[in-house]
Amino acid sequence: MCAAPRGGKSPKSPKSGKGTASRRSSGKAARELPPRDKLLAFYRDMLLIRRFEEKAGQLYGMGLIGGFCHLYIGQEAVCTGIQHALTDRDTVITSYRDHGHMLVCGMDPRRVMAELTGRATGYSKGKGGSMHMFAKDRNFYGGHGIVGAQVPLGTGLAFAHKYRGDGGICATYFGEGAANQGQVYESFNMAALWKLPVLYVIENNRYAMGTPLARATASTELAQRGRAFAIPGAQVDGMDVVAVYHKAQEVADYVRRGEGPFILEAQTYRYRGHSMSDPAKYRTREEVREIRERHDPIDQLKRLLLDRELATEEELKTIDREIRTIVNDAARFAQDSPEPDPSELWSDVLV
Ligand SMILES: Cc1ncc(C[n+]2csc(CCOP(=O)(O)OP(=O)(O)O)c2C)c(N)n1
Repeated sequence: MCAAPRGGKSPKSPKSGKGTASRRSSGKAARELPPRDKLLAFYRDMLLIRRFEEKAGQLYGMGLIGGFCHLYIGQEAVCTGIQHALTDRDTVITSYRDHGHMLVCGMDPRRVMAELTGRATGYSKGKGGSMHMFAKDRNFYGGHGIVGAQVPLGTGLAFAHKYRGDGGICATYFGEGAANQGQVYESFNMAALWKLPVLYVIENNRYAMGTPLARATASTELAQRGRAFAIPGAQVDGMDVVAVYHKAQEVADYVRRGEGPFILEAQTYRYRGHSMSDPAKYRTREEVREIRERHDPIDQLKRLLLDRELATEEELKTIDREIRTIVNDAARFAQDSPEPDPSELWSDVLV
């Protein structure tokens, strides 16, 4: 299911006659590729997320990361494709499955890893952990543990863009489970009414904890969830970074033009359990293996780069080595950093 977007109708879709995305949506073969540098940037970014999270998984296993830790492995193409379609004026907000979004926003891997391991050098001085990191200088607004809570907040960020007239849009990510939250629809209503520049990205990874989408809702056409508010929507193959990038360019442009919000459903898959403590017994190993082998976003891009002779094995290996160095350095930095001073218990506390 995740490999083939169904391309639902929308009440008021962005124009499909112009630009490149409409041609691309007719199939991979007809699609114009982004330039080689852009493809290599996708490769690098996705690989950084993958290796960083593999390392986080190891550190968790060693008892160096405490509390919750939700890995994004498998979903890398979504935030990577979207981020490359954004500008440096745009803001980003997401759920607790947030390490990928942070890294692709340009946050420092060292300080992200330090936060995961509860160190004073982390983004929240070691007091926030995996789900609670922010970087205003990178326009990243969290990291939210309450399911769906980031949706009204992202709508508020979009309101701020419009109020200030700064030309920015807010990419507001949430899961398909969160899409059943009441506050999501209150947000949709306001965003549509005030034509707020918000791109809602539903990362449909098929399971909300252990619950498959069809067991939680009678309405599985998530891209159509804005219909009652006249918000258009579309699906995209969230395992194909080029498809996500093209679609994101098209719909971000629509939002930026002041047409109002848009809902983009990215069909994706998480390889790991819901969080590190989930043995994922609600699905078969074969299901996971099949998707890893046939639809992995990094492997797909690698094959494309090699098949089209846009990169050599050696170049990709060099990138791999560079990424491993960055990740090992981040892990070392984190482990060498001190824990927060006990006096920090009394700082940053809202009374
Ligand atoms: C308001 C609220 N209800 C329940 C939870 C417990 N909970 C944490 S994650 C989750 C599933 C959310 O799934 P989805 O939105 O699809 O995101 P995913 O974890 O798949 O990325 C639930 C029910 C919570 N954190 N907040």
